[in-house]
Amino acid sequence: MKTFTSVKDLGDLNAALKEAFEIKKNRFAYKALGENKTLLMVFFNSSLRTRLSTQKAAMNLGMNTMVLDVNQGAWRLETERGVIMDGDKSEHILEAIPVMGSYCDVIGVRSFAQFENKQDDYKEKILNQFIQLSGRPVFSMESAIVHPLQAFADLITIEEYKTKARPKVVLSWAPHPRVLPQAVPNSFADFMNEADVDFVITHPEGYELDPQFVRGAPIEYNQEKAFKGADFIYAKNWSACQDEHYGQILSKDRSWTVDTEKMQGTNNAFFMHCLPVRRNMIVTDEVIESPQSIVIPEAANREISCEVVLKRILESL
Ligand code: AN0
Ligand code: CP
Repeated sequence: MKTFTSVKDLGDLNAALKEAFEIKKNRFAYKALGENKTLLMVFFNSSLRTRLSTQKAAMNLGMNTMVLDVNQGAWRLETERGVIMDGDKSEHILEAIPVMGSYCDVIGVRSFAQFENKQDDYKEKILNQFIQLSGRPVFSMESAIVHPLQAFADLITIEEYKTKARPKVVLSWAPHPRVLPQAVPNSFADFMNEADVDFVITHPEGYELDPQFVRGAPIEYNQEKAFKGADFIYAKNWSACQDEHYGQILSKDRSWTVDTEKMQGTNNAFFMHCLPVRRNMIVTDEVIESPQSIVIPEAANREISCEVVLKRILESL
């Protein structure tokens, strides 16, 4: 594997899941694979889970890790070619990327959507420059429009907790005070559409996600109806994606907050969220603290999803 941005990069999904469960049973089984190999993690944005779980996965595989927080202690980077660099940015990404590539064997990149230009975001302009210019395998640690390590961990978690062969999984929009990317719901849909689940998306009108990720999945604008018979509720906020409202907040309607009453309309569903989560905006204290909440094991599976990806990358070096 040379890049990891989408479910397609994993090939046979059942084989990838099998590998994940094998690794989970003995996460140090491939310790020799990463010897003298260095992972560089580049963060343009904050992180708790991705930062820790990716380092842990790399250490399980015997790799060395280096972390660069671009906005803390590095030179400010210009990302547009052709700019006269007379402002506050001291270095161009066109030099910075090949330099970073010269010190490592594998690169993980976190660079969120910038919401300045939808086309730039949806072309994954920053991530693709790393792929093209670093000379190294590159994986997304949440880039402009995808967060595949999260979605893979979510699928592993659903496999672990499901009580029927084909569970009903509902992706539900929920309110949030700030503009958030579409990366998490995009990748969740990307994975659920390939998994053996009955997948439904619910959100207020205007929050339609990009068709390349929704594909044929049904959209139900009535949250209560969508929740009926659900085995998993996956809550997440995202900002509007459609061209004319790209990156806007169209609603902060707290009637979409996931609460106990709504969960009672499901098939005793498990509650999932990628975290970080704003309590009593996205989900009530009661639901996230309930026995049906699996947000912590879900986060723990980030180590496993990342270890599968890094293992496959190391095998391809
Ligand atoms: C980010 C997002 O919504 O994409 C990261 C989630 C993993 N969340 C925030 O910025 C709060
Ligand atoms: N879920 C997730 O990616 O969390 P962080 O933003 O803390 O890495």
